[in-house]
Amino acid sequence: MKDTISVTGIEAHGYIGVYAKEKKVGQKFIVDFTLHFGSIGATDRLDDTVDYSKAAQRVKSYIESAECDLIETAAADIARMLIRENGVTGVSVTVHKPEAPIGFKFSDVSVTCNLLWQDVCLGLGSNIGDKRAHLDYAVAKLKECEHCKDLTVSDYYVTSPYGVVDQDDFVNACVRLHTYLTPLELLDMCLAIEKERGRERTLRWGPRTLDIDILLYGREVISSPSLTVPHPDMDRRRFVLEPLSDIAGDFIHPLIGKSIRRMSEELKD
Ligand code: X6L
Ligand code: MG
Ligand code: MG
Repeated sequence: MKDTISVTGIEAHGYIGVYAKEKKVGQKFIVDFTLHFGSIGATDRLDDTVDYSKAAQRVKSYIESAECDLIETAAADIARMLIRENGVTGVSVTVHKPEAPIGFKFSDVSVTCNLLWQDVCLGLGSNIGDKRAHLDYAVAKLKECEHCKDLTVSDYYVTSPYGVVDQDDFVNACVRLHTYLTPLELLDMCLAIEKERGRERTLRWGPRTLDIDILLYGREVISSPSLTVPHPDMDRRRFVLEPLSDIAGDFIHPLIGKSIRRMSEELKD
């Protein structure tokens, strides 16, 4: 069980709602939040922790000025604001709307947004045009993404094409970062960045200006129609395991149960 700091019952007058009257007159909102930490209490200095009074004030100000329709939006916005605080590994934010216009007597309605920084590895590849510039672009976009942090990049590797071998050499690299985006939100962002570099999907496994694959998403195993994580063929791809070893050698593959370093060494043999 991780350490937490919580503030509950933060009351504020706000204008969040779907109906005109709610936006005009406003009503009472109550917010609870819990911040998760690796550990608390290592020092007795306010600078080394999160000032919960400042955090609570930011929450109150958010409610007072929010112009959204849904308390879901409010909970997600507040969660995304608080997870960026010093040392926070995850957050839970509940927004209550006890006077919501439901039309009969009820106690409360609330929504809760939970976010966690996830340790994520991406594979980058390019074999059309200025290959290194395409990779540089992807790295820059990921670096400036407000939903990501702690980005590290491997060396760039020139690799022979694998799979369909009758195409130009690739430049490959891997990126490791923390994000609270869901796997599908992260996938959408990767596909959007690929598109910005003119990625065309014609031949499967054909040449591409920029390819960004989700290799690992924490210890999660995902198989949905649009996304498979861990990347299904990564254990046999030297152009993945070699750069990934640079930045995530100790990362354990959740299905194989071995470290990336060990998987990379075993593939060399
Ligand atoms: C049989 C049939 C065996 C297909 C393997 C392997 C297909 C890899 C696709 C395969 C098969 C892939 C890169 C690449 C590609 C890259 C290098 C793929 C997708 N992407 N080669 N080939 N770097 N070096 O980024 O990985 S196409
Ligand atoms: Mg790929
Ligand atoms: Mg891809």
